[in-house]
Amino acid sequence: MSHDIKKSSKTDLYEYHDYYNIDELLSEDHILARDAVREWVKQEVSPIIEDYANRAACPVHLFKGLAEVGAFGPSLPAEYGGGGMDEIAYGIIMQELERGDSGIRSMASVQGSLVMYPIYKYGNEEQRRKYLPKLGSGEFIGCFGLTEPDHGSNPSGMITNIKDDGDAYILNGAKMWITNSPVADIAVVWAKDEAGIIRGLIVEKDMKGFSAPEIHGKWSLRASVTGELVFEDVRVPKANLLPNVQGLKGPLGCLSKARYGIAWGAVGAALDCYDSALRYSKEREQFGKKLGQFQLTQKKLAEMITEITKAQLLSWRLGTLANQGKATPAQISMAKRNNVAMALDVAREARQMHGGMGITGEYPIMRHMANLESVVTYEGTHDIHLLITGMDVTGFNAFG
Ligand code: TGC
Ligand code: FAD
Repeated sequence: MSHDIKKSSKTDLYEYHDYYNIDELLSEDHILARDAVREWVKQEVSPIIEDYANRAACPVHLFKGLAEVGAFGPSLPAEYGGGGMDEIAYGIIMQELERGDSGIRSMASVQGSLVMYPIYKYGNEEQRRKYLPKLGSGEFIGCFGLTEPDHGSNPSGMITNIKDDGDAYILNGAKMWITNSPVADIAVVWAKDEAGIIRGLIVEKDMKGFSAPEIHGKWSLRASVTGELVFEDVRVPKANLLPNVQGLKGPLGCLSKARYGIAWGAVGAALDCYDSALRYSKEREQFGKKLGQFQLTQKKLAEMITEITKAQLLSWRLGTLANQGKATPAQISMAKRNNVAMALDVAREARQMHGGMGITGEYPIMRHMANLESVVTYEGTHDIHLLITGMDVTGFNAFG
């Protein structure tokens, strides 16, 4: 499918908001990485994103640029295609990407945290050398197959399976809602072996019996491509099995990494909505006054920046714990759940504050709001994360 990239002539006026001087807690490297990604988003994402979202098309050409700004695996070692930076750098890069669009952040989250990370963490040296440099440079696109049509929140019930067949496994089953699957060169797939143990495999797009049809009709994350993974007697060489993990903790470990990035990313979407609402309230007049002069508008803006600031601090503290290797999965769940819900509230409020203009593509609000409806669902729904916190504080498991 060819399409000339239609660049909008509109200038991206976004300004960062740092009410609690959190920049003082960052290093020079963090700020350099953050500013480079912010500039890249202004130059490469903002001018095209409305057009791609309108057409429900994925700007696949951005994979190379994402690689160049270091968005794939920022905290993975540089010798394996990562950025060699710390967890705060990773988070802050996700924040800037999602400021542009959650779908762009999704492209980076999946590639870095759900494909490169498991190959790095659970793969052998040969697998690392074969795949990671190509993924890190954007030459290869990857996807992550955990969710199935009948097993979303409860992946342990998965039925996708592998059977031993000499030097290969025979893979059967189907995965659903897979970000990037229709454009992916490889898929990290989770399947049960004959003993019922969950294993990870690297499936390549040309393997016979493997297809990845696109899911159409999404009203959310329209600039991100989503599809299925269908496996019909796919012969996957045993060399493609990730040898160093068994069980659900394999995929859940990747999710911890990605959920952490989303906790930061959602703040970016909220900041963009707040920034737009603040500017609009200083420009738009009704009843002979700027909207920002009305107390009700000020209440909305004051509450938005308060919630954004709390979320920024939560992310920063989580990043500090992650750098020390001390961030627990339950702490990550709390931040993902809180920050995405906060961003959704900010987007909805900002939408109202723009009046009729708020439903148009003239402003980024409606796109962020619709995107966040996916973000609040994927990587563990809002309620699943609540139950994870509930289990952590009580010791009682309320899932079953
Ligand atoms: P449970 O018995 O609790 O745990 C099984 C094993 O896993 C360990 N574990 C974790 N390890 C690392 N990180 C985590 N977050 C972990 N959570 C649990 C746990 O310690 C245990 O280890 P071991 O050694 O004892 O075996 O498992 P459960 O079956 O009871 O499930 C718990 C539950 C419901 C929380 C889990 O299934 C869950 O998180 N469900 C939500 C599913 C989900 O998030 N799916 C996301 C799919 S990928 C996606 O959405 C990508 S979107 C990407 C994009 O576009 O950006
Ligand atoms: P269900 O699990 O059926 O949940 C439906 C509702 O029931 C939810 O509100 C949920 O909170 C609630 N619920 C479920 N269990 C309980 C319980 N025990 N108690 C109370 N309430 C409960 N998956 C991948 O593997 N890879 C991807 O790349 C990927 N990308 C995605 C991209 C998009 C755009 C979307 C929308 C999803 C993506 N997913 C991906 C799947 C995503 O992770 C799942 O949609 C999510 O985990 C929820 O699963 P489900 O949709 O089957 O909902």
